[in-house]
Amino acid sequence: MYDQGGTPGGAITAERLRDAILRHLKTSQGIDAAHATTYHWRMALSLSLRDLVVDPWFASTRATYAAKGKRVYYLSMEFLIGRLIEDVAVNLGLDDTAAQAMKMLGQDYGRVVADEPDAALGNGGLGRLAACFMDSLATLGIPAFGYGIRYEHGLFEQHFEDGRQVEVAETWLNQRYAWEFERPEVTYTIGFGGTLHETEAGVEWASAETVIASAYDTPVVGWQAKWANTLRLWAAKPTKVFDLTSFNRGDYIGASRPEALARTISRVLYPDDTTETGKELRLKQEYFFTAASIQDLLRRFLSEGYAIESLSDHVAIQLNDTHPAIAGPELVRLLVDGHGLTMDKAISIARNCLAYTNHTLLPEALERWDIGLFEKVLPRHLQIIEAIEADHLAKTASPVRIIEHGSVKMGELAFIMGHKVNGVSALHSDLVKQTVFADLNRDYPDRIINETNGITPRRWLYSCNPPLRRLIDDTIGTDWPADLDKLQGLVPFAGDAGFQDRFQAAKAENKVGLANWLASRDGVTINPAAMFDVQIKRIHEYKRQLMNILETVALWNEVRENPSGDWTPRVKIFGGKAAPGYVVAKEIIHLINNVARVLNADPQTRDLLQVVFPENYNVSMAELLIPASDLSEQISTAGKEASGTGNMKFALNGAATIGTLDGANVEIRDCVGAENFFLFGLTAAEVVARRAEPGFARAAIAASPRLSRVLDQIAGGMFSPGEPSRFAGLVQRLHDDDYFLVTCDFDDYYRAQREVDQVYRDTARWTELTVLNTARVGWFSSDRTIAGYARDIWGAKPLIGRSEG
Ligand code: 26Q
Repeated sequence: MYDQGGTPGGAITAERLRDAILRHLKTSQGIDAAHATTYHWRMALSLSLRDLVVDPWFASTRATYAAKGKRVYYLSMEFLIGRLIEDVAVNLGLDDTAAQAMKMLGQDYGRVVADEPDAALGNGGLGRLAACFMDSLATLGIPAFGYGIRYEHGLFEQHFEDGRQVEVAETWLNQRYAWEFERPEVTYTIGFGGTLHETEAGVEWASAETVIASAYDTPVVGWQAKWANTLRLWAAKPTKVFDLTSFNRGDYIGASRPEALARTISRVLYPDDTTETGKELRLKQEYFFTAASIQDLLRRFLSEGYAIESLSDHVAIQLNDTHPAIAGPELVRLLVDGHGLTMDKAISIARNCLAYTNHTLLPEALERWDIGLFEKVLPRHLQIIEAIEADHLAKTASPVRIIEHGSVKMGELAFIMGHKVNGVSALHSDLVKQTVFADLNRDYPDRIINETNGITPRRWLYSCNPPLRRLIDDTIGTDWPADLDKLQGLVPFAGDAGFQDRFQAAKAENKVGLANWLASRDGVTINPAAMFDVQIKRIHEYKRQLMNILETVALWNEVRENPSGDWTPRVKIFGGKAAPGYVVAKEIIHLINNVARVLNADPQTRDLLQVVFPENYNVSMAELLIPASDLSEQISTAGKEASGTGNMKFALNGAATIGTLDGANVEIRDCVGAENFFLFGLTAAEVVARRAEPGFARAAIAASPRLSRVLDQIAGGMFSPGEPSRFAGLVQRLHDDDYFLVTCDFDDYYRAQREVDQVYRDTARWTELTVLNTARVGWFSSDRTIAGYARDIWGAKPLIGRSEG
């Protein structure tokens, strides 16, 4: 596949890479080495690495055509990729070589790597999952395309002003993106609005407005470069670039209006993690990228000369949540209006291709479109959805409709148009069956299955945690990155004093690294000898950052009362963004920052308890924080976190988890052992029962002097002296409307935290516990997840053997 020596990259020496970098500096960047900035070096390095991906990429494409098998198409509104230099270098087996080459050039490899802006084309878990899946598809050698949007602005940059979140537009494309190939020849015209006309041949849709979808391809190379797939992102461009008539009239702004309007569609990622839906531009974005992707895969299929009836033998389309659910009606439309199939036949073919992954049970996050808006933007699709609904009602005794109470329900549409529907953890998949899709589960009893999420161990251990990687290599050999169950080989070393010393040393090295980074970026000093207690994820009420900061204040109270007590020093670290319109989440950020200001200024306690909230949490920050963490906060209200994937990353990197029985926490605890997991809180069933008890929150507060005191302090303005009532509303809500049961779980959370303190002080026991976490979470590799999708949903076969892996 990659014939440049025995191992991939084997014949690529540091000298050769150095020469390639110098060549790119000159011929791609047009810059003399004497004047090159970090940016130029970074681009030259990236382009040199990209060159090495092209051969495996071409070879994979040729192998795919030759095999005449199935391709997987992963449709996702979000791909949260982060940086790529390390990722590509690692997969090419050139990580050390790249560092050496930069050194020969007098450049600091770390500085050059850190210069790359994160590709932040996602909000959080769902987008990062898509990126991990792309890595695993390439590693397993499954022919696949990722399809998404090339947003001009990714997730907003977060700043704090007086402790409040302020959003600033993100600008990753201000610099050239080194990894992509522009494909100006791959374009599709996407229509919106307009009118329908019945003709003899069928229905004709004359759209009112059109934009061009233009492709940009990024190769995604797998472990050891045995395979590479494509991430194809669509940019919106105008059909008519410039209105010369307006220009000649002197109307210069009007002249560029068509361009501005079209480009709006791929301008910005919606930062709405599960809040606020129903915006016309969002619907247009969804249709824009889905329609381009479906046209593109159909064109590829037809170019191979297959009969349209055999589509599902060659095409598997996975919908990452309902955001691309319009794929069903769009495919049916192309089959009926374009290929003359009957509606019945078209629906059945489309269903055999499509499958849908559900990522949330939160009712406010289930997409619905107002029928008037939907008809205005996609009139033909509304007709087809009516036909899909009629087909569903005719074939079942179902009470479920797709169109109801004046809206089009995308969850129901995706369910009915998919041959499989999956949840993302065992608990979540059960709840999908019992709650949101209970009726449809009765209509289609075998349709809902589970595929527990996973993470790529290449990024989330090998590349982000070199000290631990080296220790693992030395202990069990180097096969584990593509066969993560091999980590079980560490179990016998969990109690071994020599191994424990090295495991602790690796953690300590990462903690010092994080402390240095925080000092240099934010001027914040933290003590690497303290326990690093970390909660990083989107700010959301159900994730209960609020409970964490309440517990912090409660602990502070007790430390102040007994400053010479036997406390376990802690640094509480928070990271995460709130959706700009999510008022309560923003109040929680403000509170955390205000509490941090007071606690960190308390000379009596600050060496024992410190709170830091570095701004602008992103993938790259996660790569620094996770390997340096001792404790992972996974404290969502049971039943609300579909899976979580951060929880897996922490455990893999040797952090203990404090968590509820929610999402994949349940399965993580099963794997690592109950004795190696700090469990607390109500179960999903208990949550539902407790919420039904009138006055449950006031009762919980009344029963907890510790919690009452903290709430009184916050409501009384202890942390907001300039504006004592600042958090009165937030505290009031906990009394009257504590939907996420912060008050009910608080005492048990506090108890579990003190248990953490106790165990942490017993270094041998703590180390054993954390080693066993690393050793036993190999199952959470996204390679295992993708193998499950390939087997249970796609019927797709790997085109490389992993035996030599
Ligand atoms: C919907 C409509 C309009 C605008 C935005 C949205 C929107 C955008 C992003 C809705 C939801 C999301 C993201 C959801 C998400 O990240 N869910 C997480 O998915 C992970 C991967 O399966 C799980 O591990 C997490 O538990 C789940 O919260």
